[in-house]
Amino acid sequence: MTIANSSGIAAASLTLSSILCLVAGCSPSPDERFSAGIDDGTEDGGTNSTTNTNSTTNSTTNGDGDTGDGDPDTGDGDGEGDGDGDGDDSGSGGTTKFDLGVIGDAGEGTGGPGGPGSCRESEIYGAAGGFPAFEDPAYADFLDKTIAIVTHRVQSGNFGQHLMTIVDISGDPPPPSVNYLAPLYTRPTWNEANFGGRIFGITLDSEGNIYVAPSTVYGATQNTSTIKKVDRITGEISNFATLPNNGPAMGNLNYDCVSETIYVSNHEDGRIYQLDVYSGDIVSTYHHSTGNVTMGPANDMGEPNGAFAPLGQRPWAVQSHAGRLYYSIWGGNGANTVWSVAYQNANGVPDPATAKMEFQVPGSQPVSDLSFAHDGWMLIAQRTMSSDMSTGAHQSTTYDYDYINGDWVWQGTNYVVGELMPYSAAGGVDHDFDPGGYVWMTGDALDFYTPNVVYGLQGTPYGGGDINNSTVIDLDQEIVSQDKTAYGDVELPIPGDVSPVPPPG
Ligand SMILES: [Ca+2]
Ligand SMILES: [Ca+2]
Ligand SMILES: [Ca+2]
Repeated sequence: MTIANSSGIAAASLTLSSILCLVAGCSPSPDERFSAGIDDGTEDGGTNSTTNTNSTTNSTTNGDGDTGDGDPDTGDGDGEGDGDGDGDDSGSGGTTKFDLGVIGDAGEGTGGPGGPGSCRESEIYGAAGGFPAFEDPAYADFLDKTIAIVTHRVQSGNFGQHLMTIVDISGDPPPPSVNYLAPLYTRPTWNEANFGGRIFGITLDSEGNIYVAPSTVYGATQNTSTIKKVDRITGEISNFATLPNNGPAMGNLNYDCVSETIYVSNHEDGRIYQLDVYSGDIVSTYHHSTGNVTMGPANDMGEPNGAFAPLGQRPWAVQSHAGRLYYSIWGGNGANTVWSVAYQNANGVPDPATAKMEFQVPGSQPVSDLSFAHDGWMLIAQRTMSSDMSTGAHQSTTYDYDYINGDWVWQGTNYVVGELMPYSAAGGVDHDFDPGGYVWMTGDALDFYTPNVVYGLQGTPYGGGDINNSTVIDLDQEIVSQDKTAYGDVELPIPGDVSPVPPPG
C-alpha cells in the first residue's frame, strides 16, 4: 500500500515555538497540505507561552525497553489464511485518503437518514456517532474534518490540565514513523475538576455530543459514579447519568443509535447499564455472570460495596454491532474473553439467553476497547493492568478477528502499535470507515528515542502494518520526555455518513 504523495513535510518543523499549539489549528508548517485548505490561522500564536521547563516530570524510570512479557502468541491462529480486510477495494484509484467524503448531514434530533432510531446508516453497525460542532473560532478548522477524540490523564510537562484532545487527522498521510504535528484542539475546562476525576471510555451520540466514563485505569479517582456529557455546540460539561459506584468506576461505554441508548460497563457491580441518551435514566441492566436483567436500576444487595466485581465477572469494552452487544470480560491471566448478547428487540435490552462467549483473548491483559471496521472485521485492544487500579505499558497489544462460518477467527496482531513492538497498545481503537482508510489506536512509545519520544495516537492503514507504514502523533507535541500510560480511549466521529458495515456472516 502506498502512502499517498508527500514531499518535505511536517517532521522537520519541530521547533519549540511550534510545540504547543493546543487550542487552535496550529498548522504544522508553511505547507498547508494537511489542513485541507482552510487557513492557517496565526491568530492566537501567542497563547502558548509554555516554558518547557520540567520536561521530565514523568516518573518513568522503569526502563521502557521491557517489551517482553509472558505470552505473545498463544492464540490459536487457525484459519489465518484469508486475512482480508485490506482496503484495496476502495475503488478510488488506489489513492489512500484520510478524508471521508461528506455524504449528507448528520441531522439534528429525530432520526438521521437511512436508519432506525437516530441512526445514519453507518452507525447501525457500530461507526461512532455524529460530529461535534463546537461554536469556537479555534475549532473552525476542525469542522467536518476527519478527527479523532482521545481521552487521557494529565500529560507530563507544562501542557495543561485537560483530559481530552481532538486531533485533526484529515489530509494526505504524512511520512510514516516520524512524529506528525497534527492540529490539536482542547479546552482548559476539560479538566479533572469539571469531569469530576479521571476518564477513559468515550462515545458520541448521533448528534455529536460526547460522553465520557469515569475510570480508575490510571489509579484511584474522585468521581467514580457520574458519566459526563460534553455538549456538541457549547463544549460545556454536564452530568449525564449517575450509577451506583463507590470506589471502582466504569469500563467503557458505547452509544447504540437503534435503541438510542448508551451501554456502559461497570467495574463495581459487574453489570452493563443501558441508559436513555436523552434523559440519562437507566433503561435496563445486564449482569454478565448471572444473566440477571432488570428493567430500571438493579438494586443489587450490598452494592456499591467499594469492591471491584471479581475477575471473570468484570465487563470492560462494550460495542453494539448488528443487533448484538459485544463486550469483553476482564478475567485475569489467560482468562480474558469477548462475549456477545443479542437484544430482545429494537429497545436494546439484552436477552441473556443469547449470551455467547465469542473467543478467549490471547495473553494476560484485559481488553478495554473493541471496534468493527467498514467491512465487518473486529479489532480489539488490550490495556496493560497489573491490578484493579494499577496500569503499565508494553504488555498489551491488538488482535483482529474475521467472521468465518459463524465464528470470530483470530488473525493475529496485524496492527502493531509502537516501536517497542508488539506490546505498546494503550487500549483504545477505532476505525475511520473509509475503505482505503486507517485504523487508529492509542499507544505508548510510538517512537522511542529514534530520535524522538512519541506517545499518543497511531494510525495504520487498513491491511495492517506497524510504525513503518503508520502515522504517529504525539498528543502534547513534546517529544523528548515520555507520557507513559497517559493515553486512553479514542473515537472517530464520522462526518456525514458512510456506507454501512455489513453484519457478520
Ligand atoms: Ca462492588
Ligand atoms: Ca509527548
Ligand atoms: Ca474506541
